[in-house]
Amino acid sequence: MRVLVLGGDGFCGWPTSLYLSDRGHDVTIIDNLSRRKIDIDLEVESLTPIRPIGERLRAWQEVTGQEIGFINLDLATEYDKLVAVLTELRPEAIVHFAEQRAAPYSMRSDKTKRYTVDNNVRATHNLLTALVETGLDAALAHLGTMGVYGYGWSGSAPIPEGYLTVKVPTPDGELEREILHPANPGSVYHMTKTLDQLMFAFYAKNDGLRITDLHQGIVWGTQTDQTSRDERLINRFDYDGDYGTVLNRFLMQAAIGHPLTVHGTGGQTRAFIHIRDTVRCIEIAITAPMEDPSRVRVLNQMTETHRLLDLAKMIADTMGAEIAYVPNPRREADENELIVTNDQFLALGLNPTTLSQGLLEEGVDIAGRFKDRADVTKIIARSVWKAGMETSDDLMKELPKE
Ligand code: NAD
Ligand code: USQ
Repeated sequence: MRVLVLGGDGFCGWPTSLYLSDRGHDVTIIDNLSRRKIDIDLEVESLTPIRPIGERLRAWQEVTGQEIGFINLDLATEYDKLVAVLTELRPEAIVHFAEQRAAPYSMRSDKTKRYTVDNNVRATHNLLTALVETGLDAALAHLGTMGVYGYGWSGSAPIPEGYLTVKVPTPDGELEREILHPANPGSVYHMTKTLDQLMFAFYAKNDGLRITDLHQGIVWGTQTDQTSRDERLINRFDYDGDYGTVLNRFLMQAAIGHPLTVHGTGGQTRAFIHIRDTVRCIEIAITAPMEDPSRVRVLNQMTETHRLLDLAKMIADTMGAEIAYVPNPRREADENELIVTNDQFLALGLNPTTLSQGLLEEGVDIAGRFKDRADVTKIIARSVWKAGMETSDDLMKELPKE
């Protein structure tokens, strides 16, 4: 298939682009490299030394003989260029990763709240209108998030895949209706994904666009079979308080001897997926036929759930790390249950990679290899959900000497 990967320079997009290319698809990446610019603003870098996009692509061609195209384009502001690209390349599938994806970054300031909404909502809406305008019948897979459902809203009821059947009382009796699961975002970033959902529902109903919204859990891991083929293909590893996600942060912290930063009690339960499964899920999502294009297909893209404290204890026990209970900079429930349905991916052939000692060690190993690149003053999460909330002081002043 001719596939456009929007946001293909990012943590999920890069390994997905390589995986799809390796599987014989004809891949073109669109990215405005904004994620790299945010690192410069935040004065932090991926723990792994990621190469410039041009070098990444040359390395892939050298190693495999496969060419991946690249177009530097801002989806949120360069609409005409997007229409021109779609008209010229006529992709059969589009994977949309291109949004500002960190909840803490989205809550940092009024500027980052506005940037996150402007960037994400406009990028998604521009893409949808460009598809209608060009009349392209491409399969669109968008990366949404488990966080659109919120945590704990439905108690111990399993979270369904996107839709909920409800009873509507009317003077003539009860009507049964299937609605999008109520949105309950926990950050401005998560809110943009709930807005995306509504736009998808409208454009599927009105224009019959073929859309799959992937409600993905927290992605962990770094390398895939493709990114590990050459050092120049290495994937990014975010560990800082804004972009680092919890499990990768714990692995990095264990590798450098930093206490594991559990926010609050650690009673929060979240959904997880390994990066190797992310890339497989994407191929499944763009190739599996859709039964009814007038309705967005929603797939829960996660393989397991874990309570954060259990993860921290497991890593502390096996890697000899300490646990630090730090003030939670977020407004979120201290404890929640989370049972998630992922039947559709299982039925479509996903064989889940679940958390194992080996994979945890792999994460600690890769972090350990590049630990000299870490800036320990960037580890504590300092973006607070409301002014005045407490955050922790740095727990480490400098990297321990060998
Ligand atoms: P990332 O920030 O590493 O990658 C996103 C890429 O999109 C970056 O390369 C960035 O430069 C690009 N981009 C952003 N705005 C753009 C625009 N307006 N025009 C063109 N390019 C733009 O993020 P990621 O971790 O790879 O996440 C990818 C997607 O998956 C996001 O939409 C995110 O919400 C979703 N997701 C990620 C996770 C996770 O744990 N990383 C979990 C669930 C869902
Ligand atoms: N947390 C800690 N310690 C840390 C970092 C985080 O206890 O050092 C806690 C947070 O308070 C939160 C949980 O871990 O309770 C998850 O935080 P996270 O930063 O790992 O994940 P989140 O902010 O939810 O966002 C990440 C991605 C986002 C994606 C989302 C999927 O950045 O793009 O949408 O995971 S999900 O969480 O399923 O909605």
